[in-house]
Order: sequence, then C-alpha cells, then structure tokens
Amino acid sequence: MPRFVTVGAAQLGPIHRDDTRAQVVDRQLALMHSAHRHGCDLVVFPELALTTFFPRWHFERQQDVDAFFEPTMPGPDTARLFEAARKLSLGFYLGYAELVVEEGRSRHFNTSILVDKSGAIVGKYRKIHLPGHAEHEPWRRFQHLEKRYFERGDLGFPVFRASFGEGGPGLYGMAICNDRRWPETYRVMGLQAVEMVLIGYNTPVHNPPAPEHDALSHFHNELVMQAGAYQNGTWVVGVAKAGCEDGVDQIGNSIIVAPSGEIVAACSTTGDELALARCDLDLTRSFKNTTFNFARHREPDAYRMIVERKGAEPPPER
Ligand code: CDV
Repeated sequence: MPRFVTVGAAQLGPIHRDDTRAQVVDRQLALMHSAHRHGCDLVVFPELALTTFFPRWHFERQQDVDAFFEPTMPGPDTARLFEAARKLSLGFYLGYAELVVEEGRSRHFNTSILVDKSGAIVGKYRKIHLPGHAEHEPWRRFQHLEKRYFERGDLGFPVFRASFGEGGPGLYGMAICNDRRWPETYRVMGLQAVEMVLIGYNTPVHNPPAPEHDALSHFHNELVMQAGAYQNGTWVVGVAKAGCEDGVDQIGNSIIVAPSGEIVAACSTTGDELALARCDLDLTRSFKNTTFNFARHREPDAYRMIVERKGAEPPPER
C-alpha cells in the first residue's frame, strides 16, 4: 500500500521582540487550522519559531538571553499547539530555544521537536552547526551570536519512525537552518534511510562577513536542499521565518523538495503562509535503490578524511 504524507510548510512572517508567545501561538494555530482544512498530516514551523531571532543582539545579562528560552515543552503557551495536534490529528515540527538543567548546570540548545498526531513528542534534535561568532562584533550591522548563546547539539542526527499519513510509518529526520548547507547533515540521515528531512530556518538576506553572497541567498537556499534531497533520495521540507524582523530582512523561499531534487511546492511571500504537497514516501525508492544505493556504491574507505580532518589543508608543496 503506497505511503502518502500531506505536509505543510508553515512559514512565519516576522516575530518582533515585543510580540508575546501567546500572539505567536495564535498565528501558528491559524496555520494549523488552515493546514487541517487542506488535508495536511504534518506541518513544519521555522527555527526559533516562538520569538524574534534574538542572536542578532548582544546581551550583557544572561537573564535577558534566558527570556527567549523555553524551560518546559509543552509550556504554558505552547500547550495549545499540542492540544491542536490532538484535536486536528495533525503532527508538527517546531523550532525553539531549549533551556534544560542537567546535573545542576543550565544548558542552552537551539532545538526542534517532532510531535505526532496524538500530541506526543516523538523526536528531538539539537542544532549541530552553529553559525556566527561568540564575541560582540560592533562592526556588523547586526550580530549573529549563536556560538555565544547555544551549546552545540549533543544528540547527533537521529532518524525517527513515525506515522503521519496513509499506508504506514515513515522515517523522519530533522535539521536546523545552517545545518542545511552541510552535505554531512543529509548523509548521516541518509545512512539511516531517512525519507523526509524537516528543516526550519532564519536566514538574513545580508551576510555581514560576505555581502557579495546577498544576491544569491535564494539560489543557495534551494541549491543545498535540492542537492541534499536528490543525493540521499529523500523529501526535504525547508521552512523560513521570513520578512523584516526587528529591522533585519530575512529570506522566505520556503520549499518542499522531492527525492528527485525538484521543488514541488513553495511559498511566494515573506509573511505567514502555507505551501503544501502530497508526498509519496515510496518515491524515495527509485533513488535509494539505483544511483544512490549506498550499500552497493559508496566507498567509505576513500572518505576517511571527512571524519579525520576538520579544516581544509592543501597538499604539501613538492
Ligand atoms: N540561523 C542560521 O543558522 N542562519 C544562517 C546564517 C547566519 C547564514 C544560515 O545558514 O542561514
């Protein structure tokens, strides 16, 4: 029996610093209701989907940083999302800033969760590729202090077996924003036979260290997700928090990519918007079983440098 999942890319427009969690959750619920009316089984929200993208500011006091974090999930405001999941029989991916106390130590992660149609958390991922910088750099028009405010994720790139659509469970993975630019992200999940990778992001149009890339931001966004999908024979759903947020323009360009690498649905605004696709999880097979039959064609012995070496080193001069 074919396995179909109708997935909604639930793009959010800007969330400003003064917006409350309750206001944001209201907007997310409106997208969930719309997704339900359109027959979705699963909706994907962006990275850090409950607040403004706070790493753009340098805060002196930790309490000002912690105000953007969720110490519980579900929490007082987000509980309504889990209730809606149950009531509408609609799963969701949500990105948020996670504050957890472990062995008496506060830990901060840039996290996403996968929630099933019964409102249960069935997967968690903590962002591994943290871009930006750790110290205040006043020359920038805005900061990108992810390396200061978050620890590197400690859960690897797990793949979860979960049921959202018709015909049986599928294999789902998660990544967050900058992760989507790295082929290793998709390949580690590809090696677990992933069938759909869910990715939320916040991508400023302007890249302070390399402004010459600004005009290519949509091209690069599509390039990496289309390549990741095709090279691993998987669906990829990339979802933005878009528009002019607290004075910084962020790209939209939320897309759903088929295992062929083709974009099959896309948002066209930079506001709250839903793009959706009915995804046949078994479309992955013709890629996983032929060109990208890993067991047959990969040559891991020739790739050792990928895990043994971190930075690029030119060969010695003769
Ligand atoms: N939130 C992000 O990870 N943003 C990065 C920016 C800084 C380049 C991205 O890769 O989109």
